[in-house]
Amino acid sequence: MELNEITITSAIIDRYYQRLKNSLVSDVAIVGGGPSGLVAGYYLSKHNIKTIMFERKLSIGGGMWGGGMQFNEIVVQKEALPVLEELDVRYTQYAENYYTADAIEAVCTIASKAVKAGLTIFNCMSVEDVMMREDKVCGLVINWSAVDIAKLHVDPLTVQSTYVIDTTGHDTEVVRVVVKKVPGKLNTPGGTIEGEKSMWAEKAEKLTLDNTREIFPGLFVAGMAANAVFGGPRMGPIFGGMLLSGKKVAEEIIKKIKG
Ligand code: 48F
Repeated sequence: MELNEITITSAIIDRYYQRLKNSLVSDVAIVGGGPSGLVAGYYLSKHNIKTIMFERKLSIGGGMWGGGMQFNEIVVQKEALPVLEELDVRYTQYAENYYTADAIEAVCTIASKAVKAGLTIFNCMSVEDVMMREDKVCGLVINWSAVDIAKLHVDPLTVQSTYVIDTTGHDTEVVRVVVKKVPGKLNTPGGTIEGEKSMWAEKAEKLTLDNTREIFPGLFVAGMAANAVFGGPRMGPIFGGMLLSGKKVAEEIIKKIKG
């Protein structure tokens, strides 16, 4: 059978264009494809909430691929096992309350489940700003990561979304933009980004869940971004808090949308 390069090119352009156009208006836009974002995307999509995700890098998975210091195994505590089970990620017990999973299997399986549940992922796209109406976040300003990296002077495009989730990890990039444009209005003690504290795994894992919430009208934080915004410590390569945070943010938004 003959293969024609122009048909191959045309197929890619048509299908991608269709997907992008279909994503211009969504219920939820997730920024960052690390573990918390992927889990949030899975649960939201599973509940038929139209959810899209932007990831700056070529690959989703964030800090989960490398386990701890590139030993590609992750540790998960007991409370988070139901999430691994729901997502079909295999695990084994290491000690009481300590379980481990293959980091590669975890990223691939969670991402696959999320996409098959309906999550649309755009990789190689960076979020550089938000869209606001009367002090409510209602969308994102996006550009190709390549434009960003090459520092080209190219204007971005915009997508509209009822809710945005910042799962950009330690850098809390979306919240940072909001603080810059509307100073002092965050739902934190000081109204601003409190800043991440040094390693304290046990405290951090608990706080990640408490800190997963709406930080500004229309904008939620989850995962490591939640701790960084609320001044919680970092936790290193234990991932239960990330998984549970992704689930929690999805549940909060599902409640808001479906009542
Ligand atoms: O850092 P990351 O894995 O976030 P997370 O879900 O998980 C944190 C853990 O990996 C680990 C930890 C231990 O549990 O603390 O660090 O909170 O993933 C964040 C993703 O967001 C992308 C970035 O490339 C990464 O894949 N990202 C960051 N800023 C942007 C972005 C942006 N402006 N636009 C698009 N993607």
